Amino acid sequence: MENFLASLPLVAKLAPDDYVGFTFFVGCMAMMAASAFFFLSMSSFDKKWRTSLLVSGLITFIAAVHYWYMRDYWAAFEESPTFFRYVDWVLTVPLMCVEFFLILKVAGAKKSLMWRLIFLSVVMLVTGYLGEAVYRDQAQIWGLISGIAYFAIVYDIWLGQAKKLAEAAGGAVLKAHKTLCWFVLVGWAIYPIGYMAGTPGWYDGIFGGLNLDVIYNIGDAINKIGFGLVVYSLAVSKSSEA
Ligand SMILES: *C/C=C(C)/C=C/C=C(C)/C=C/C1=C(C)CCCC1(C)C
Repeated sequence: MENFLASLPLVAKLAPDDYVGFTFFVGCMAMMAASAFFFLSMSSFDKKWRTSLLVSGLITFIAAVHYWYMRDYWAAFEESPTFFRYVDWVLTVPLMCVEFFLILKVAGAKKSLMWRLIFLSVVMLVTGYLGEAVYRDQAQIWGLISGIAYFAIVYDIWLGQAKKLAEAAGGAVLKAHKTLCWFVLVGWAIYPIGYMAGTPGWYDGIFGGLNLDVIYNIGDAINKIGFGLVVYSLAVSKSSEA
């Protein structure tokens, strides 16, 4: 037994043509680098912006830790690390909702807006997990419920209360809010494509040939690092104003 354990490799091998594994690896590095960038930049900003940058760093840092595990899991089993994926999302997506609240606080955003967005994002992710991991033969219906929660978020930030607050704030805050809104409308729309690529449904013929993990990994890199950079730019432009 001891000999057998000693003979096991400590690190799973990553095949040179394993492009899925490659995106996990690069994703992990990118998240680590982005976290270092956001955390280290905090001290150069006014106190008011430090919390926003801290949250940006936490989002990429939590993702980096999950990518570390997902990278290993993929290399060992060549299987989608669905559980780690959704644990990551259920922690980081609510934090992205917190970012919306933090930048709109200057315009008087209330906590109720933050909690509503968080609630909708949790509904979106839990129903997505049920369709992807638990009730796969009903993936279409769970995906639809998840999509409704997603559109409720899109509505709130594009046309609802969050939009009104952003307009009241004006200037750089309004601009940052608009950019984040585009990330949610276009960047977050990458995820349902990954879901349709990885679950059975009417969409098999359209997305069936794509790899779910590659799509999710691209989505994460764009959205998590992109969100943080929008907040960073807002802090830069607000700090040079004063
Ligand atoms: C950093 C991680 C992010 C921004 C993850 C976002 C995930 C989504 C917007 C997922 C959405 C889904 C649907 C709208 C329908 C199908 C199921 C999901 C969960 C993939």
